[in-house]
Amino acid sequence: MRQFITVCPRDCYDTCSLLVRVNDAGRVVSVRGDPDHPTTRGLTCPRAAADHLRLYANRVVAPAIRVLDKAPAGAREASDPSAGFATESWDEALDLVARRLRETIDTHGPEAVLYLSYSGNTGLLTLEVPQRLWYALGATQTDGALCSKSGSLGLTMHYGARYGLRPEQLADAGLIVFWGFNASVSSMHLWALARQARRDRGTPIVVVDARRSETADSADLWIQPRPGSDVALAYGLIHQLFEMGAADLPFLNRWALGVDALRAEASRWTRPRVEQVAGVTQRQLTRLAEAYSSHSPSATMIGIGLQKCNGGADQVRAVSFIPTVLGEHRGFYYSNGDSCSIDHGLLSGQSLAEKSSSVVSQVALAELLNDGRFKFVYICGMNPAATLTNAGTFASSLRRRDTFVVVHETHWTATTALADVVLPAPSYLEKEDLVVPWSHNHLQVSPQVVAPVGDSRGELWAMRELARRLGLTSSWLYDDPWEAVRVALTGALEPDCWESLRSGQRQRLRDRPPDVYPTPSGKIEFDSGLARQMGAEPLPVQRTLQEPESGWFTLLSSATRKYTHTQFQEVHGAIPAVVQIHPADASRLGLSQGDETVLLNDVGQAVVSVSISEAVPEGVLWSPRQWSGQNSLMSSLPQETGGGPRFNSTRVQVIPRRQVNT
Ligand SMILES: Nc1nc2c(c(=O)[nH]1)N[C@H]1C(S)=C(S)[C@@H](COP(=O)(O)OP(=O)(O)OC[C@H]3O[C@@H](n4cnc5c(=O)[nH]c(N)nc54)[C@H](O)[C@@H]3O)O[C@H]1N2
Ligand SMILES: Nc1nc2c(c(=O)[nH]1)N[C@H]1C(S)=C(S)[C@@H](COP(=O)(O)OP(=O)(O)OC[C@H]3O[C@@H](n4cnc5c(=O)[nH]c(N)nc54)[C@H](O)[C@@H]3O)O[C@H]1N2
Ligand SMILES: [Mo]
Repeated sequence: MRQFITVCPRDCYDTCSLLVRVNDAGRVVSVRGDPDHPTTRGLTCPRAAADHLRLYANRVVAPAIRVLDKAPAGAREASDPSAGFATESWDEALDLVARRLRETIDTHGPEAVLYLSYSGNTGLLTLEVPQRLWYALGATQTDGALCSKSGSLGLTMHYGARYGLRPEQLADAGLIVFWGFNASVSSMHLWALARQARRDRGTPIVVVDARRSETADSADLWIQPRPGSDVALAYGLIHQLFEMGAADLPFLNRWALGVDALRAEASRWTRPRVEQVAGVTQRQLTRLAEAYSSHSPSATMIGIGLQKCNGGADQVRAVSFIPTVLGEHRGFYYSNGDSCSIDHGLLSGQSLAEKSSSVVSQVALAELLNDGRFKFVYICGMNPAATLTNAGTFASSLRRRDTFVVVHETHWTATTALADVVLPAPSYLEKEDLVVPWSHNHLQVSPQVVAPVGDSRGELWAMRELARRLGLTSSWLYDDPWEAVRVALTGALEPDCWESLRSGQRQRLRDRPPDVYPTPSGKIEFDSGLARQMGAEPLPVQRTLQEPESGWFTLLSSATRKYTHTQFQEVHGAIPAVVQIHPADASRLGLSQGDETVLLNDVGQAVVSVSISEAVPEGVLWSPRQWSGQNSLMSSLPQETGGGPRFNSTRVQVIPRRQVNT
């Protein structure tokens, strides 16, 4: 038995260090948290703990070329994503892919080629360096806005960069607030650090969530705004803090611009108005203001879930002002992806390419594909047929006969079912990589732990084989990838630690200081010059909320413990298609526990079963994300700021099944 230390590369707050045991036959037998990691401290989530099983379940083991037509939507064959393919050699498959790529470029130009990748494996050698081929060709890229981009841009408008506090600061916090952030599920390691602060120092934990989430359930104080009303709540709170004399005026005078404008806007949010718009009682608002004013410093942990709605960027902008008004430099956490300087343009090839590439909206992609402008689509590390907005239209556009679809995947998925060629990819346990964390700043190389399963081959290798077949000669397509990583990390690491990082030592990334604000003025800009330049409101704005309408509901969807998006269904079974509904709503609709109903809106429809629960307020549904068919309800209209999705503003009608049947 051998043991390896590696890093989970999934799109997650925690980026855990993992201990992997491999038996003498070369099979992984267990994956556990690494107790020596300063942030993740040996705790294992139910996903990593099942990675030794997922590694061998439902894998794509050889290149596969489609021989039967793609099954139409809803057909029985569509439920077996490996049906309709014949196994081929890599040479055969890559020759075909290269030929179709060349034909598309010659006939329609490189912009008719779409490269689509996302969050399956965020390692630099898996996600970024293989992009070089697509930048070299001038293929169309997406803006990657499906997850956190709207909130990131929102923070950049006021602070010049989005980075905030580090997880270790939770130990010294006087108050920890999880705002639109279901951390006990989506970030169990940050949650564990918060709980430890509560145990060690009595630090209160506040949760601001539109429903009684698992995290809200364990909070000392739970504040429940209506979905999408957090700008109102944040302004109301800021108004209270100014009124109570809790705002740090010397700090604001020294570090911020637009304080008067902020104060004037906040003063419009009186307690009765906040109650009317956000549904937060005056008593609850006072309790929240007292929690913030009497415990310092506060750590405001802003969830990615907070910004997936109409006006989502503004929700993040407004909430981030709270710790700032209290005199804290970057007293929020959202994502620390830009807390150190890494040359992503060099890694991906974007800054090396001679041709410029056009960039399209990821959220609006279904419609763009549907109009037939892309003739060749290459998908890697993403399962968009289940996770993208308007997934029904997306899937039908991949069925177009004039669109050739290649998917490089570890597993058979809803998206491979729509491919013309499927290429088998090794998972993170089968290749070397380097993963840059979202929250903490501990960096370590992940070694190859076992041989690739079946005939799977890495993204970088496939990229180069295609480049060679297309006759591309730029040397940066064939560079030593670790040398590219070394150069890209020059500003992010202490000068002499590269060698020890490469040899497996853990190193810390060099943080940018919290009191540096790369805005045009070099200060915190409440009244944002960048927002003005972009045609957005200089201060965040509360959007008008939809009036309650009989039979219509707001559908929230968020992360669950056992799955990373659509991953781990191979091990834990299918994500249940269920919605929570308030007992009063269920009784109005004549629904009982477990009843089947249809959710319907102008984007699509889906069948779900009902779970009656007081965890959701009246008029709101909650559903685990992303069971098969869920995203056929999700609008592909991007947010105005940052182009993010509006998942949590989805409106649906609930139609009892028997009404549909009759
Ligand atoms: N309804 C709803 N939909 C949502 C959201 C929501 O809140 N509600 N949230 C959105 C968010 S935040 C996100 S981040 C997206 C996530 O969207 P996706 O990135 O599509 O998420 P996954 O389902 O994890 O798909 C990743 C795929 O990569 C594959 N993979 C894993 N490792 C590797 C590897 O090493 N190489 C290759 N080639 N493939 C690999 C996995 O098998 C998996 O099929 O979903 C979005 N969709
Ligand atoms: N187990 C697990 N962990 C994960 C992932 C996973 O798939 N599984 N995915 C990872 C990824 S890619 C992401 S993006 C993160 C997402 O993790 P989070 O940032 O925690 O986001 P969500 O899971 O969407 O849930 C956020 C909470 O916001 C609440 N909410 C929704 N709208 C509003 C609103 O308008 N106001 C307020 N105050 N609350 C609101 C929801 O009820 C929900 O409880 O998790 C990461 N971690
Ligand atoms: Mo995400």
